[in-house]
Amino acid sequence: MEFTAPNAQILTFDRKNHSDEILLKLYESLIIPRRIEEKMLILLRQGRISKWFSGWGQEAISIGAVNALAADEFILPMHRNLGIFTGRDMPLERLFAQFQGKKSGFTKGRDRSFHFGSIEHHIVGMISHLGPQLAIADGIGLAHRLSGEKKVTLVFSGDGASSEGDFHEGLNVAAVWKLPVIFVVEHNGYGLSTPSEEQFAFKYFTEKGPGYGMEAVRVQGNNVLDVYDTILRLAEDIRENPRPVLVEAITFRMRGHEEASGTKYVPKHLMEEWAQLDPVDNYESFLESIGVLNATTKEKLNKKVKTAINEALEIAFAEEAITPNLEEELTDVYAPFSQKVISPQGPSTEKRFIDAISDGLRESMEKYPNLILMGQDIGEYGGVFKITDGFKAKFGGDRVRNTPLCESAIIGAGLGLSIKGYKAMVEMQFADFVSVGFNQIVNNLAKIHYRWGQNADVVIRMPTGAGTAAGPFHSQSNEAWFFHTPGLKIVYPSNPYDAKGLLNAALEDPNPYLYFEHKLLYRSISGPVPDSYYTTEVGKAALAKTGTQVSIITYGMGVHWAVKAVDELGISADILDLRTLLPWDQEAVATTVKKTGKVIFLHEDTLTGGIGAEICAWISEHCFRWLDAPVMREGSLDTPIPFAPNLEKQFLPEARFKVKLKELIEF
Ligand SMILES: Cc1ncc(C[n+]2csc(CCOP(=O)(O)OP(=O)(O)O)c2C)c(N)n1
Repeated sequence: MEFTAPNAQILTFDRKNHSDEILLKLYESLIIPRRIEEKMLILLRQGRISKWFSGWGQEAISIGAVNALAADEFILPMHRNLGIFTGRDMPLERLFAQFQGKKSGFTKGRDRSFHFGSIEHHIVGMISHLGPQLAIADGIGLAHRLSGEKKVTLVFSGDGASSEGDFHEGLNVAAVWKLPVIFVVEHNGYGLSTPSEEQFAFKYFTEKGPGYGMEAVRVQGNNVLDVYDTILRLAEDIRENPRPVLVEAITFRMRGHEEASGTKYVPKHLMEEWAQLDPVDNYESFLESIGVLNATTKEKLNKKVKTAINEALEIAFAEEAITPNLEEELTDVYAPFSQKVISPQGPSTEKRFIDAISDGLRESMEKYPNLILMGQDIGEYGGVFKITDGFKAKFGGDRVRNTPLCESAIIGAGLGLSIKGYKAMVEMQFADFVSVGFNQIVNNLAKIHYRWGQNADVVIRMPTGAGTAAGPFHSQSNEAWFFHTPGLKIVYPSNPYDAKGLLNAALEDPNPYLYFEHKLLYRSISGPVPDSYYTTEVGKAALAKTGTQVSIITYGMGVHWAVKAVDELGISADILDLRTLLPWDQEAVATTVKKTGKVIFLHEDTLTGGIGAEICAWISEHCFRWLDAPVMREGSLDTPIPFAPNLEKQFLPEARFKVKLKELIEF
């Protein structure tokens, strides 16, 4: 079966009550991306640009949409939505500089083509993975709902990308939370070379919307008036009556996925038929037929657009290539933030680890009225570990939100909230489940500031660790997955005092955090915790014990294993609790290694590629002169975590560590 679109076979333009001025404005808006496309093809042939994702034939969708929304309503475009960028009046020279990787573009040369956003223009650009866009729109929509702003957010998806789980999650969350988001699916028949019928087994997306409990409408994607009128009508309604709507825009991709890939897989007759439905030519003919556009105006407008494009291109080409600035590259990984550590005031109370976490979260909720908590069962139920017990009653359902079972969408929504100036805390029910939200963390949250200067004010709480015979999917240590990703910060407290202080610190910082909390420590340890709000310094390790014979560097449960082993062996050791894993405290590590000359790293995580591997390599390189013995490591076995208690015990490093520690002392 070939991609045919019966309702798009004839473009039926209806001017309704639109003034000539509006009709001409849409025309001018529509020819800008087309004239840019034409120019880009020439430049590509001349080898002056390297890659181009064409939206030729689909321009009416972007132009109808961008003109239908208010300038301060967010749009989240994809790779075929040049018209969104031009429609928001981005200076063309900056846009071209962006395409050429020049400094005056939107990403300082760090990301390509349409992979950027600009808050000034209320545009949030995509990452290559396509589907994650939808959840960010949810977060922006949620922010609008929470603040009572009557605004619509519009996000695009291709028909191919709709096969991604993120599409489902994004629509489902929007439907359940009644978010004012318009999901526009550009149904253009192909995802790269794969035709729609190999992508999904339904014909129209309008069949899909109702399955989510969502209204769905189909428009002629090549008809700018149909798109414009439909979005205009929906947006007006949604602003007053917030809810998501799916808009299916039937269209066709007239060029290759990107220029180099060609269109050989597309039957020739389809190309010919769709060429008859060209959105620019047809609208032009319509305007001429009703006397709104004449030859003079047409020429004048086209000349104006072409001149603007040529002038902007000259400026962009004249700009010299970026000169790398190492310091700027490193600095821009994080949003600027200088922590001012807040010391506790007044008395302390003996508290369990879990209560300290709950305390910190509650105090941060009081301190930041813009902090939103999201997670599975965290509402009335209080979370599976009861950390948010009573929170919903105290702070209300808007701020303490039970979520559907969709980690990816919720983390993405956290980013959307952050774009609107909110803070978000996302509770993973178990740290293991973060794997299904992994992409949003490592590709969106972690990279967005470096890419285009947007911060991600999101803390992800990670109930982690083994020792409860919970098997391979409720016991993992997965901090190393994130340790390798620039742009994230990772904290991992080992005692109640730090649990509260580090959580408050993470929630204060506008950068994305993973906050690891060991489940076995929740109710097994307690200690004095100040009653007042305070923060613990991020990036600063602390000595859990001081000694002279050896340095044990560790974190989390490792601190407790190390203290026990040292006591049992009767040795004198520095036990350095890292507390922050990213960025980790190099100074404290060097100081203790230089002091004792012997070092062993201990972590609960499996050994290969663990955090110990990185830090031990650093010690070997930077502290070699002070070492009296090989740098040693101990961690869990390189196997998945087994369920049976005896197997789990063997898996964990506690016993092996003690033997190795003794060896090191005797070396
Ligand atoms: C997660 C992921 N898988 C694969 C790709 C490669 N890829 C980029 S665009 C694309 C096709 C997308 O099709 P569709 O969503 O219909 O958008 P269109 O390109 O047709 O506008 C593919 C497979 C990707 N970018 N991300």
